[in-house]
Amino acid sequence: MGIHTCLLQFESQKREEMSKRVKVKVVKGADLVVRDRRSSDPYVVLTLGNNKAKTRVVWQNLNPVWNEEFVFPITDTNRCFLKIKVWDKDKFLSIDHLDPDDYMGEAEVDLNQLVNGVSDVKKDKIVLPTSKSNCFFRDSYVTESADGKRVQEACLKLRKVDSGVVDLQIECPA
Ligand SMILES: [Ca+2]
Repeated sequence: MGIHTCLLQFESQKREEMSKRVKVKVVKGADLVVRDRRSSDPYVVLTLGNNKAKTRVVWQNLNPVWNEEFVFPITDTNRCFLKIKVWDKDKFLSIDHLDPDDYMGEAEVDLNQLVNGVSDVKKDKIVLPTSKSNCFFRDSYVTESADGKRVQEACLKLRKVDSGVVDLQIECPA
């Protein structure tokens, strides 16, 4: 293989990586912590690589349904970690305007298997256990359809708070 071919291949590989993306659906939350008097006004901030996205606020609800979808480009297929943080929206700004919304927990999910493919080709469904980089509330599944599209269902347990889970559905096109 000449250098030129090699370079072309490298370029197309790079382009392919650049065009990779995942679609994240924030489905719902359950049993979230109280941050106002009796309830909270939760919204979710998602971070993947250098990209951020935010759901709408669901007012006064500890079991909010968002059903919102976001598309993230994958810039580094070796480091695909999706992080979420849940916040309680405050309607009124504090006097000094510096007090941020109240923290309601965070979680992380490793999208490596989803983005790079299911390692065991014989299986069309793999179970991912909870680990340091996977805050699963229960086992998560990656399923691959015949056309190569992969979908992961993940119920994330929020860290650093007493309670709360968030359901995500993450999709990686073929
Ligand atoms: Ca609030």
